[in-house]
Amino acid sequence: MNRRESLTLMAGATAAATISSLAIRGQALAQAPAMAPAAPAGPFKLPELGYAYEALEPNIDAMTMTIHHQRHHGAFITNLNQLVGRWPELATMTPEAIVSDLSKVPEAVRGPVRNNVGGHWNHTFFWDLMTPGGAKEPPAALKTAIATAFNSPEAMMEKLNAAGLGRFGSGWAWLVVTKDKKLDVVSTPYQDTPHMDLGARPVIGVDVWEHAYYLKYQNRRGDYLKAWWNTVNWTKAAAHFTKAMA
Ligand code: MN3
Repeated sequence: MNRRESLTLMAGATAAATISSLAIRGQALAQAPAMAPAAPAGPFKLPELGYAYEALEPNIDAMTMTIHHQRHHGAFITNLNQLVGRWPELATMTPEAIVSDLSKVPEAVRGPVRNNVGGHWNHTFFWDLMTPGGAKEPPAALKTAIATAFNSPEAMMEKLNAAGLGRFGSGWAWLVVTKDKKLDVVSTPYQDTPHMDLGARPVIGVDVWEHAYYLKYQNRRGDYLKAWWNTVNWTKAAAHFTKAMA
């Protein structure tokens, strides 16, 4: 066997190992729904992703997406359906109306409503903002606005990554339209949304809780943030921008 043949053989063995490891992961994923808590009865439902759990590979791995969606977002849904028993109006208002004015929420349930409606709103926004094979840069109107505010899309992305890296513990980093209709980069703790304390409207948002990236990136939050931009649905971001500016 010459060197070239031996290298070809090795490449084949590596490919076979990759396929068998994918098969094992596929099996684990197929079992995941059975391990997830049963869907609770109630008005709140876990929204479907618009794509498969593995669709954002290699930027976000399928196991992270599965657990993040089914268990983490699923837990907010379970909690909200339980909270309806303590505050029935919860079921009659939109999540956006609630996060936009928490003073309407009775003090007795305001803490859990803030966390769970916030978590539900944030994750719904996050899933919807990602797509496989999206455009690589913002559409014209948003691109121009970003360039005016930050000099370039790249400079905005760096600033947002820094906000995500600088968020101590758990939270989110955002590109928002502020109360006075200016683009800005902010971060929020826990499951707070930009509406709550800032009165801002999100254009782009990224989850920097460890559960969003730890299986693949471990402590390397910066690497996750850089890769995450490959998943951004710029068409959706532009629609959020237009709505927030109206
Ligand atoms: Mn999360």
